[in-house]
Amino acid sequence: MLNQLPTVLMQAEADKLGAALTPAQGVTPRDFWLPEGASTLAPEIDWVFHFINYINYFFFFLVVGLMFYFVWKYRQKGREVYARGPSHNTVLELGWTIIPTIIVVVIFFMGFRGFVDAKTVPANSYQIDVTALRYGWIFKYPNGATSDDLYVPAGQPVKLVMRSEDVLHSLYIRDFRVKQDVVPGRYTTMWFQADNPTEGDDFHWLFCTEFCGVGHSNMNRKVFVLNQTDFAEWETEQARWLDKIPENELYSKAGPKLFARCAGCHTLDGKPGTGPSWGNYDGTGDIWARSQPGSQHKVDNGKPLADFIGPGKQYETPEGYLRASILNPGEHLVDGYGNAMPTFRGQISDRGIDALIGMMKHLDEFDAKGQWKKAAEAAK
Ligand code: HEC
Ligand SMILES: [Cu+2]
Repeated sequence: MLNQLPTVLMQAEADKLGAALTPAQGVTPRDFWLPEGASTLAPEIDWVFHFINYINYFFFFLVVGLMFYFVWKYRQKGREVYARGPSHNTVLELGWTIIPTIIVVVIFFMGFRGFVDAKTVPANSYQIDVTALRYGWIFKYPNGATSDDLYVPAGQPVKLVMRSEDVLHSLYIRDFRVKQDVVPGRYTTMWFQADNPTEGDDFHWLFCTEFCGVGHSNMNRKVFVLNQTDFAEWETEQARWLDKIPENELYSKAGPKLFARCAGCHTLDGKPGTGPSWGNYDGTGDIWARSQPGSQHKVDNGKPLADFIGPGKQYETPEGYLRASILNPGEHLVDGYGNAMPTFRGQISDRGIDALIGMMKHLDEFDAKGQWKKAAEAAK
């Protein structure tokens, strides 16, 4: 029960924010059953959903109503005994076969049309590459920009080409009425078009809907829809964000942003996670201290890191070891941990890796959440 609590709270928060979306944004209304729809696929999907739902209401009241009626009508009144009930009624039997068949076939065709629409990606789609990993998403845009939340242009079909670094995930944007599994070793695609830009702080929720491990609920992200001009501007800015940060501020400004991709598995305060904490947890110091030549930090079943780091060894410098740990995580496994870290090759640039290593060197300047403690002072 206790484990479920955060998810329940998250849903409550999601509902609150869902309610805060201005009605003008939705293309289908929010009701008892569905949140506001916000993609071009939503009207048809919602229509079929409600159509089936109303058929259910109809038959529910018909069946239950007749049941009560018959119970009353055929109750025992005296001592009469009925020898035989009716055995055959052609009209009735044809009726209850043909009418449901027609209804079911109609539902099939409506569903099939919706399915084909949802599976046929329009040719002029804007493509975003999606990588799912425990526990987060990396969205990569045609100009090389990457982001942790999803940004899409309004009024244009968007195609997501998705793959997984590790296990089965599933990408779900409920307001767009789209959901698709993300499967290791295979590409899956999905598309949608949102015509109304999100205003101000509004956004649509994006969830992982395939239970993928302890950090599954950390995969909730936001979807922002920007008008074409704002989107083009955002995309250009986003591609350059790392380059625009001056060298001496790289670790403090870019570090925490990039660490968001590691935080699902690595803590900074020595607490255990899916991966070893970057803080001191085995007496060999924090991640930077224990990567120095002479380190007694154990990898590959009991070997000290000292065997690998130092002049003439596999890694000349601590930076070399840390860089390899990020790009080629399976090379040496820290004792007590499995080969669970995805490679970040092609996902984080050299400058990004510099920023992360810089953060490791100054770990005492960051709080447990990865925020730079001196940010307030620096702003003065
Ligand atoms: C899915 C979980 C996961 C994510 C996400 C992850 N790691 Fe790891 N990481 C691990 C595991 C497990 C290990 C231990 C096994 C190994 O050495 O590969 C590890 C080991 C490391 C090590 C070596 C630690 C040591 O004590 O020597 C470094 C450095 C590292 N990760 C950096 C990163 C960075 C930087 C990121 C984010 C960009 C990141 N990791 C994201 C799971 C993860
Ligand atoms: Cu997941």
